[in-house]
Amino acid sequence: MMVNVQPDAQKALLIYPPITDPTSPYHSLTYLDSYARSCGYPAADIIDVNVEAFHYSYTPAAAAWLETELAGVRAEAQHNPALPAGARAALLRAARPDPDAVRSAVVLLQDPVRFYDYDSYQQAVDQVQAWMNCLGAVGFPGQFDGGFRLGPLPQFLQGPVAAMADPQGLEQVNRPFAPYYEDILVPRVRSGGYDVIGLNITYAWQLPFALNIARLIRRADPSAFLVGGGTEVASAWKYALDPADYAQLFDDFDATVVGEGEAAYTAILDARRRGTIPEGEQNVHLHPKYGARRALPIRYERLADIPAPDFSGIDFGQYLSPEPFVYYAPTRGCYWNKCTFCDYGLNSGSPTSPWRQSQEDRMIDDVRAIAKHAKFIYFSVDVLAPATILRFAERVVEERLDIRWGAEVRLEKYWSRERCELLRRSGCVTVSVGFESGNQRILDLIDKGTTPAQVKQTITAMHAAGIAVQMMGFTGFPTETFAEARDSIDFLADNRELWTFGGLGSFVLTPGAIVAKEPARFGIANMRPDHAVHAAVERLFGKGLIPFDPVGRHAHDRRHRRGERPCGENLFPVEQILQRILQGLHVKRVVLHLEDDPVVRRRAELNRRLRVGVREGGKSGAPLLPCPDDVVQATCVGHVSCPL
Ligand code: B12
Ligand code: SF4
Repeated sequence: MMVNVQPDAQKALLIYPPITDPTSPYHSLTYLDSYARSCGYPAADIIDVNVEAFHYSYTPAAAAWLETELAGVRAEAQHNPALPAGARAALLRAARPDPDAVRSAVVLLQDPVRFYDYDSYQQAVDQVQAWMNCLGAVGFPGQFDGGFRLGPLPQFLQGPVAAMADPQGLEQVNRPFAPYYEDILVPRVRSGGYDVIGLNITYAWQLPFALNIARLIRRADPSAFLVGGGTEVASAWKYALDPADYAQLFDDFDATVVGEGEAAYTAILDARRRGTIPEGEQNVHLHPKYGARRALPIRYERLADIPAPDFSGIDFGQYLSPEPFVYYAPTRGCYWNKCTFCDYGLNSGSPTSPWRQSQEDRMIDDVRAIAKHAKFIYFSVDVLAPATILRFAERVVEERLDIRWGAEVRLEKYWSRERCELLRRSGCVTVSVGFESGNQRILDLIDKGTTPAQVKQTITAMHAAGIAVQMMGFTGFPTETFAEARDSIDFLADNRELWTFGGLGSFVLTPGAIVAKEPARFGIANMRPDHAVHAAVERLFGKGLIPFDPVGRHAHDRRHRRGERPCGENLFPVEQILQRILQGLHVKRVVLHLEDDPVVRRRAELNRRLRVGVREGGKSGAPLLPCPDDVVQATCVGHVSCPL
C-alpha cells in the first residue's frame, strides 16, 4: 500500500550500531522504514555502522592509525605492572595488524564457491577474529571476545547505570572505531540535514556503541530528534527498577521506543512534520526534559497493517556472506507462551508478547517480494505455528518459489517424516529448536510440553528429510541435579547424528520469567546473585560496592585467594534478594545465576568434547548462513564454541 510521498516529509537516518553479526543486515530498521514509506514518507537512509566501521578499519589510513595506537598501548602496558592479567593476555593475543590478511578473508567469506570449503572458511574466520583482536586491543584489550561480540565487560552490560553511561568508558570501548566515526559517520550526519535520527539497539553488546554514537550525533547535529529502539531498549525499560536509571542511560536521546516500533516511529515522524513532540504516543518514551513521565501506553502491532519489509535499499555487498541473506518476521509472540524460564521481548504477565501470525497467503506475497533481493531467508520469530508453516510450504512448492529458508519451531509431534519432507521440498534447510533438557522432570518444570522420546522422534524426521537441526538447551534449571543435567548431555551425545549444531548454556533467570514470579514453585534456595546484584547486596549489607573495573575485580579475586570471604558470597533465597532489591536499590537489571556447581564444569568439559556451542540464558543460537542444499554450516563469525 504505497502512497504518495508527502512534500514536507521528514528526512530520516536509521543506524545499526556495532557490535553485532556482520554476516547479514538485521531487519528491524527495514520494518520501520517500510512502514513509514507505506504511510507516505520517503525512504530513510540506513547505515549499518557495525559492518561499515569494520570495513573502514582496514583501509590504509585507518590501518596505519591502528598500528600506531596498538604500539602505544603495548608500550604503556610494559610500564604498567598494575595492568590486569586478562588485559595483558589479550594484548599478547593481538598480533601485528595485517590488513591484507583481513582483506583477503573478507573476499573469501563473500565468495560463493570458496566459502563452502570448510578449511578455507575457518581460516578466514580466524583472520577476521585476529583483526578484531587488534582492534579490541586499543579499546579494552580483549573486548572483542571471539570476533563480533563484546567481551566480559560487565560494567557496560549490567550496570550500575553510572558505569554504563560513563563518557570516558564509552569513549574507550568505542576507540577501535574512532577513525570511522571521525572520517565517515559524523561528516555524513552533519551534511545530511536529518530531522529524525534513529538508532537500533537489539543486543546488549550494541548498547555502549549506541550510547557513544548518540553522543557524537548530539554534538554534530543538536537539532536532530534522536530516537533509540530495539529489544535492549525494551529490556532496559522492563528491568529498570528506578525510572531515573533508564532516563540517565538514554539521556542523549529525545525519545526511546519501547517494544514494537512501526506505528511509534511513524508517529514520531508525524509529530516532527507538525513541528511538535510525539507526546502521549504509544510505545514512545520521551526524555524527561519534555515533561514528567506518565504511564507508557503500550501497543502491539496488527501484522496485517505491516507491509512486507523492503530490502531494496540494502547494500548486500558489504556483508561477510556469499549470498544476500535476510530476516523476516511473519509472527510475533508465541502460541505456546508457557515456558517457565522464557522472558522474551516486551511481554507483560506472560513469557512472550501476545501471539500474532500472518497467514500463508500473506507470507507467500511477502516472501515473493523479499526473494527479489535475497533467496536465503531466516524466519526471525519467537516461533512459527506448525499448521501455517506447512500450508506455506505447500504453496512454495506449488508456486515453485526458489528460496532457502530456516526458522525457529517448537518440537511438536506434528512434524512427521512426510511433513518434514514437504518442508524440505519448499526450501527449508534448517530449523532451530529449544529442546531445553533431556530430562522429563525438568521439561515438566519448564512446562515445555514435550518428552525426550518425542523430541527424538521429531528430530529424526527432520534429519531424515535433510533439514539441519540446531539444538538449544541449558543446564542449571532450579532444582536440577547432576544426574538430570547429565541427561541433557547424554541426549545430545546419544543423538549426535541427528543434529548439526547445538549447545547447552547455563540457566539465567530474568525477572519477567515465571520462575522469578513464582520462585517457591521451583524450590529455589541458595541462589547467588550476578555482578549487578552482588553490588546491590553489597550495598544492602554496607560493605561498599564490588568494583566493576578489571583492577577492582582483580583485588576482589586476590581477597578470595587469601581466603577472605569475597564480597557478595553470602547466599540468600531468591525471594529475599528480589524483595530487597525491589525495596529501592538501583540496579539496572536483576539477573540471578544459580550457584556454580560441578555440573557447569562438567558441561563445559563435555561441550568441548562434543564440540558444541554455548549459549547464554533463554534460547538462542548463532545465525545460520546461506547453505548449499546438503551442507549446512553454522557460520556466525562471532560465534564462541566454548568459553572455558
Ligand atoms: C529470532 C531471534 C534470534 C534469531 C535471529 C536473530 C537475528 N535476526 O539476528 C537467532 C536464533 C539467530 C538469534 C540469536 C541470538 N539472539 Co536472539 N532473538 C530472536 C527473537 C526471538 C526475535 C527477534 C526478531 O526478529 N524480532 C522481530 C523484529 C522485527 O523485532 P525487533 O528486532 O524487536 O524490532 C522491533 C522493535 O524492537 C522496534 N525497534 C527496533 N529497533 C528500533 C530502532 C528505532 C529507532 C525504533 C524507533 C524502533 C526500533 O521496532 C521493531 C519493529 O517492531 C528475540 C526475542 C524477541 N521476541 O524479541 C531474541 C533476542 C533478540 N535474542 C537475544 C539474544 C541474547 C541472542 C543471542 C545473543 C543468543 C546467544 N547467546 O547466542 C544470539 C545473537 C545472534 C547475533 N546476531 O549475534 C535477546 C537479546 C537480549 C539483549 N537485549 O541483548 C533477545 C531479545 C531474546 C531474549 N533473551 O529476550 N536470535
Ligand atoms: S521458550 Fe519458546 S516455546 Fe516456550 S514460551 Fe518461549 S518462545 Fe514459546
